[in-house]
Amino acid sequence: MATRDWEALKVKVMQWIKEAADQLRASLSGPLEVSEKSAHNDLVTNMDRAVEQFLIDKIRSAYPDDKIISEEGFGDAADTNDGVLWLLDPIDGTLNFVLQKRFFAISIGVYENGFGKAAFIYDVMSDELFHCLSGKGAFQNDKQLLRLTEVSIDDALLDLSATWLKPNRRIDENIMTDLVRRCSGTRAYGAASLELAYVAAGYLDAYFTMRLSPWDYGAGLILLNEVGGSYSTAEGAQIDILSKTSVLAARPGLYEYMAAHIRDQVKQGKFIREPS
Ligand code: 2AM
Ligand code: CA
Ligand code: CA
Ligand code: CA
Repeated sequence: MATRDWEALKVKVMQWIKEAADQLRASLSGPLEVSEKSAHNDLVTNMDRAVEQFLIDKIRSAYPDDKIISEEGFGDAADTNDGVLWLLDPIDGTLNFVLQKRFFAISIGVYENGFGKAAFIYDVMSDELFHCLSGKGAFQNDKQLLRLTEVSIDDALLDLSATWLKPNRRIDENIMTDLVRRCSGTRAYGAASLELAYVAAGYLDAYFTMRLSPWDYGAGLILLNEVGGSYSTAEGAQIDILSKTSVLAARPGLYEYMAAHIRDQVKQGKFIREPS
C-alpha cells in the first residue's frame, strides 16, 4: 500500500467540512425534522443524516479502501484497527444544535492501524477548527496550541456533566464529590468533541464522562495526544477506539491525581460500570 499524503488529506477534509458547515448553518434558518432515538434527550435530525451522508460520500470517493465508523449508520461495521479508519460524527452536540443553535461540532478522526493520524473538530457557529496531523503540532484555526503544562486540582476547571453527580447506573454519584469540592469550578458544554478540544487547548483542565462512542472521542484523543494530554477510561484502562467507553482526559499531573482519586473510591466500594 502506498503511503498516504496526509497533508493532501487535510486540505480535502477542511474543504468538505467547510461545505458541510454551510449546509448546517443554512438549515438553522428553517424548520428541522427532529426525532427521538433512545430517549427524549437523545435526538437525531434530518441534518445529522444529511451531513453524515455528504461526508461519507466524499471520503468514499477519495479513499475507497478506508473504513468509516459514524453515528447515524451510513458507515461500515468495522471490527478491526487494520488499515485506515475514519471516526465521524456529523453533528456532535445534537441537543445543542436543536435547542441552542450553537455549541455543536463536526468531528472527524482518522486512524491508521490504530494510530491517530489526523483530527478535525469544527465548531460550526464560532468558525473554530481544532485540527492536527500527528507529529506536526495541533492548531486552533491558524494558532498553534501549546504543550499542556501541569495544574493542581485546586486551580483546575473540570468539565463534567451533572448527570454523573446524580444517581445513575454508570457510576456511583459520590465518586467525584471531593474533586468537585476542591476544584476551581465545573463546566459542561454538551458536545464531547469540543470538550476534548478545549482540554487540548488549555481552556479546560479535565473532562470526564461515562459514556461516549468512537465518533465522539476519536478526533479529540488524537488532538490531546499531540499536545501531551493524558487520557484513559474511568478506571485507568487504555481506550479501545472501536468501543463505547468512559473517558477521563486531563492535563498531565492532574490526570494522575484524578485517576488515583477514582481508583481509591472504587477500592472503598463505589461502583463504575462501563457501557456495553
Ligand atoms: P451527540 O450529540 O452526537 O449525540 C452530550 O452530553 C455529549 O455526549 C454529546 O457529545 C453527545 O453526542 C454525546 N453522547 C454520547 N452518547 C449519547 C447519548 N446516548 N445520548 C445523548 N448524548 C450522547
Ligand atoms: Ca446522537
Ligand atoms: Ca457525538
Ligand atoms: Ca452526533
